[in-house]
Amino acid sequence: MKETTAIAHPNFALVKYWGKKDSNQNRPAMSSISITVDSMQSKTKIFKNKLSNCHQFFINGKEETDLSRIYPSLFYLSEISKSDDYLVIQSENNFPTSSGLASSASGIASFVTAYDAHYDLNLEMSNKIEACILGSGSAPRSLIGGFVLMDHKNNYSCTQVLSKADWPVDVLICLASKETKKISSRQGMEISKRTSPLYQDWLCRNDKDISLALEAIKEKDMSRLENVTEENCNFMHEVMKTSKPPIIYMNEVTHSCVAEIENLRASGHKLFYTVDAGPQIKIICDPKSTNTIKDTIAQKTDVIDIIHTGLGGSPRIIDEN
Ligand code: 2P0
Repeated sequence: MKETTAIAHPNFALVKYWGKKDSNQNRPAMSSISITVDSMQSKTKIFKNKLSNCHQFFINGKEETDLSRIYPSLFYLSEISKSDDYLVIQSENNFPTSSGLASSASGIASFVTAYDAHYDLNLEMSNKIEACILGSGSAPRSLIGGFVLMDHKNNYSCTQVLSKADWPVDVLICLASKETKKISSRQGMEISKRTSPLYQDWLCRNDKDISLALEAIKEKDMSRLENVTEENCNFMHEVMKTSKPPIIYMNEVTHSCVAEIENLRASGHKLFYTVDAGPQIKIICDPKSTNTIKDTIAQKTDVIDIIHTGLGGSPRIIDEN
């Protein structure tokens, strides 16, 4: 029986997406810039379901009863493949799921990549982007490695700004909690759009933050990228906090990591942070400082674990036999 397996990596935004143009098609209301990382991965295998007349979706071996996240992508792809197969979709993450580590982005990107190969579709990038967005607004960025721009004014085109080889920064993911989040990004974005008094300002600053980040990345200027990334992150968390009810993803461990990052910077190390819809803090740094940063954060804060990775590449098909 034919089985196809693909691997994709999570991505973390430096200029973030928080809010949709419309909820129906899950389209982000703004552009974003991200880094795709390396050693963390989602691996998704698909094959025809011979045992039952329904799609079955497993995450880390557990069957999901709610197919609402994967179904829009699956429906879109099956319109192109003209296949009426029922599928078994088995997805595994080698990192905590639903805790602000972008598992939905890498999960959907690996599924779309596996489907494309399974049915020999040779999809255009624009079709892969569309299939990804329907599942997760940040997933198209995981279709490309390195530093990636997703442009909402150009049909969500995704382009690589720099590759890992161009600027091989290190990434440290500090786990502040392994709990799954109580408010999903999807719910949180809708609440913020409806209720935060800062939401319009958030939309308005997107163009400026995108152009500042693009310049800083192209010039490999760590301190300018630090300014725009941290400001953009902190503004997004203000939008979340000023929503009704307030949405708070950072915890005490996140704040103690930020304090240590500031101390490390004051003593000359090149690093900056970003935090998404969860308490985990992601540090981007000059590889010369990685060991010192890792040791300091491990000793001086209550982080549960630190994952050391670098920039990663685009999704790929693997042969498991
Ligand atoms: C981002 N996040 O740009 C932002 C920053 C979280 C905070 O994209 O509703 O899982 O499926 O489009 O893609 C997380 O959102 O949400 C996200 P949906 P998704 O990375």
